[in-house]
Amino acid sequence: MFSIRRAATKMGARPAKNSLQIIPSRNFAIHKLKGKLAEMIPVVQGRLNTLKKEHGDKVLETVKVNQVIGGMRGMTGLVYETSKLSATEGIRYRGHSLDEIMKMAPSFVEGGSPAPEGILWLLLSGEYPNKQELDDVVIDLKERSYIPEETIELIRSFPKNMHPMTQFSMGMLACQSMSTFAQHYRAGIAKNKYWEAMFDDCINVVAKSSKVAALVFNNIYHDGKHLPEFFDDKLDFGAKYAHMLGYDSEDMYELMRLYLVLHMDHEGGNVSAHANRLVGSALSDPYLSFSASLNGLAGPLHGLANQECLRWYLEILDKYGKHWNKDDIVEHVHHTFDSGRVVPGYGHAVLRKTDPRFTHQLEFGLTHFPTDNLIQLVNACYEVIPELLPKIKPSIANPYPNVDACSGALLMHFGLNQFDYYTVLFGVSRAFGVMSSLLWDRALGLPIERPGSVTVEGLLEKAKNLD
Ligand code: AMX
Repeated sequence: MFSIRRAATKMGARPAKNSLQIIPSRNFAIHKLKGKLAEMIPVVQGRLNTLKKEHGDKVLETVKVNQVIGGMRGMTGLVYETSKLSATEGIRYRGHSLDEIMKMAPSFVEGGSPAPEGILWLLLSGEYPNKQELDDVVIDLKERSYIPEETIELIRSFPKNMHPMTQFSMGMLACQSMSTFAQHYRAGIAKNKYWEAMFDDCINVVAKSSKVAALVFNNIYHDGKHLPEFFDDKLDFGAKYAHMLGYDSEDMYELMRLYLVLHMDHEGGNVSAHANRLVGSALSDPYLSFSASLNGLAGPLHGLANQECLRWYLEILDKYGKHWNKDDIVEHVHHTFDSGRVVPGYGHAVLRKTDPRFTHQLEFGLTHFPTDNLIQLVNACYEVIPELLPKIKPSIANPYPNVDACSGALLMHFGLNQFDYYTVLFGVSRAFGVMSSLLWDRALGLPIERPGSVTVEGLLEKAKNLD
């Protein structure tokens, strides 16, 4: 199996000019993963072709007017291979529930958080890697994490008051000059080779994301001066990211691995996954797609909710002190509604039960630091809010906590209190999911997205004629 890539001294390093050629994958595990994909892809392509030929004109479901107004809400409109969300059970990565992944996925600490590198392998191939494969992916991601000097300088030039997500998105975009897919597309690569040309980009985006994110952290909070050693060969992806942010306890390494795994993927219709896929469908390379994905994640109703959520808990602590009680929580929820705001961390567009991503984070907090006041507050809110919300707002479809309701409290415990930065952590995690799915989009030859649209007047006319 060969990967198509420019000859380069180091994977992910800036390639020499005019050196397009096919060279073998250097790392055995990545070579094996690519070989596995090369076997899987024709099988899934075959199924897709059968679908198109034999069932392409069948009506799958009817579409309600409200779904059109609601931004295609709940409509089955995308093929997405890496994960699927159940309204009652939460996300499944390649058919594996988070509960199962917590038990079965390979980890670096026995019985501890799953290894993010192992879940990348799972999302791409549908299988867990063995020990050797996992160790090799850890090394491979390190080797691919090179960031050009001019990108480092660019990030250091960003004003400190520019939001971390803006800096992160721009930093990833600045790495786009390294896209192997863009180079090969310009050179006239055949359509059936797109996925191979994109493979390195997808893995490289994941590998570089934590380093760009750490540079942003350093630029904003440490004046660009105190970035810990980039390369620490002993550390895996999650531990190294924590290390680059300046956190070096084993518990923080475990939290980072857990955080990365839980936030990776949430099927195709959420804003960040869909933005990534939409932009990629124009054959924009993975750097362009990922930056678009981050811009969507930066919205307060999506990934920014985690920082909003922590702010909301801190309002309670500010108002009532550390001896708050459940009545204080009820009062603060009412106050939130009275001031025309939503209660952050609660509700979901698809989920109708407690998000298992919340449950696993809360479990981590209650296991590792059960007496932490903020974790106790998160737990008490969980006991109070799901019953309270429907009483105040009967139309709320899901009064249960989502992924953002606990993460900030866990990070605060370790002293990571720069909460404007929290969505960047979410973005680094999302790279694993959206890059895996983008690779599959190109492998399946999915076309450019182009849904139809309608004016309000036009929709009204259509709707009247349906009666
Ligand atoms: N607090 C107060 N009101 C809420 C609410 C909450 N947490 N969640 C929903 N509602 C309101 C909606 O604003 C809507 O009110 P309206 O009819 O007056 O406009 C009504 O309840 C019905 O909304 P819904 O169908 O239950 O939710 P939705 O699918 O339209 O929106 C979401 C989903 C997540 C945007 C919404 O629940 C929300 O704003 N939650 C708080 C923000 C949050 O936690 N976002 C993170 C989501 C997860 C993620 O992507 N990271």
